[in-house]
Amino acid sequence: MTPEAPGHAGGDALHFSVLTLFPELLRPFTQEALLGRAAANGLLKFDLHDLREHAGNRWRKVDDTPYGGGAGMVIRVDVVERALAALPSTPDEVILLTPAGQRFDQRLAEELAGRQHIALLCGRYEGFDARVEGLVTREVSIGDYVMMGGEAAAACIMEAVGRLRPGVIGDEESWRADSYSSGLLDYPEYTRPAEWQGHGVPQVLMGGNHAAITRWRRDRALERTLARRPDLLPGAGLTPEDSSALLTLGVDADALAGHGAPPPPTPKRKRTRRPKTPQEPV
Ligand code: 6GU
Repeated sequence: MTPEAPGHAGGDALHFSVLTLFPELLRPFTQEALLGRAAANGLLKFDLHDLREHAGNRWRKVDDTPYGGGAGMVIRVDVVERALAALPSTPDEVILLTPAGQRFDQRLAEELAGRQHIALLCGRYEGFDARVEGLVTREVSIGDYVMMGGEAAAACIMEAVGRLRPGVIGDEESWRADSYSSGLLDYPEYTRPAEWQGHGVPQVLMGGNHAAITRWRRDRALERTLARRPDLLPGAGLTPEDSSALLTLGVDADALAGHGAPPPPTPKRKRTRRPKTPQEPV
């Protein structure tokens, strides 16, 4: 699909407003590559807002010490309120980016792709005054790890949500996406050279049997998902053919579906001891 038709452009763009202490961190992200092209074509709209513009004091200070004491600083709720009120239009979704939020996933990306205007509120170093909860529609985390700020999370959300809007990506990529949205991990792909450092390409892909290729790809996707993300299988909408393919891998698909999703595998790590302070030479 070609994104253009000048009369149409801009009318139903998905609008992202980012509120951050570091707007320049996100500038190139919204101007380059597919997101930049989508913005130029009027399919997406981005604006970046510096929270300091709404500090309300000439030192542009947006934070203060926490009531009750303790280390660190807390971003003021009145600053956030003024920054939101100054947006060019009222967002239909206001998301606070925090490691304490709801986990972002494809399902949430699909839900957000139906909005008109999404505000993304990024913290950095410090937290927000808890009362910002009354100003946001939800709190979102992009995974179980802690980053220094929400800007990278905002970038992830704009990527994952933006690409779901019609015309933002080409047909080819949307087709690939469907294979992820199917709930399974992607099958492996190959291109020339046919022989590389002793590694060939699976024979079935070199022939013209399209039914065989389709089945091979589905089987590899099942195999990969089983090995890497078995927790995805119960929700993947498996066909009877899939179930028999899984049986040959030693997995009873019906038993899988019957149980709750097991947690994603966590690589076991050895506890490492802090190295002892080197001995002073005597
Ligand atoms: Cl949204 N913010 C921060 N600081 N860390 C995170 C996160 C967000 N999501 C996962 N880790």
